[in-house]
Amino acid sequence: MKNIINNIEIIHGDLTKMNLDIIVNAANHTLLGGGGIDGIIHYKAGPELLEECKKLNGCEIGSAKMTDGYKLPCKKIIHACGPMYYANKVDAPNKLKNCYRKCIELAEKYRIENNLKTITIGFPCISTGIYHYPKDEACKIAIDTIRECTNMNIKVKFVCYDELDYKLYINYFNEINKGVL
Ligand code: AR6
Repeated sequence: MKNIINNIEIIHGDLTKMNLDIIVNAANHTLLGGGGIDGIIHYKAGPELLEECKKLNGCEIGSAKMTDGYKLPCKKIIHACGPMYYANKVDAPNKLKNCYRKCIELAEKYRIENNLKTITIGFPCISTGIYHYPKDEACKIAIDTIRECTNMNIKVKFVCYDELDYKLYINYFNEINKGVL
């Protein structure tokens, strides 16, 4: 079993405990908090995070915005607004892809602006909890999109909280390694 391909790694764990440059939040269009990982991130970061989020005027579905990390161990948080799967199944794949692309775009901008040689960014499995995106499809979109749009200066970690997600990600990595894809 291989959990690293180039600069992309799969981890089974809690993203909110990780000491990365950037963590991605699975947020909603208001950016004002909610349940799931969003709730944990706001709780752990503290009330200053909500104050900054209030100034962002929300976020389009399929896009993302960046804030400070406040009391979390990360430096920055990218709040990505994934699609609600059953709201529009036809549009959902593109919206989910765009989320991952926008996160990498924001991470690269942050890296360049801060003169950093490399940065680390951790992703949860966006939209696969409360937003009910089928986990296997979301896993393929996440990995394929990141492989397409990232560069070697960005170290990407997919941090799977659920064991099922972790297994799906590892299995897909193994297929890629076998040269099937
Ligand atoms: N570390 C890593 N992944 C986690 C963690 C963690 N600590 N906790 C949960 N996950 P969800 P969504 C995983 O429901 O589906 C909120 O109300 C979880 O196992 O948090 O995008 C927002 O405000 C799942 O795989 O986000 C929105 O309204 C993944 O994070 C809505 O939920 C995403 O699950 C967004 O729904």
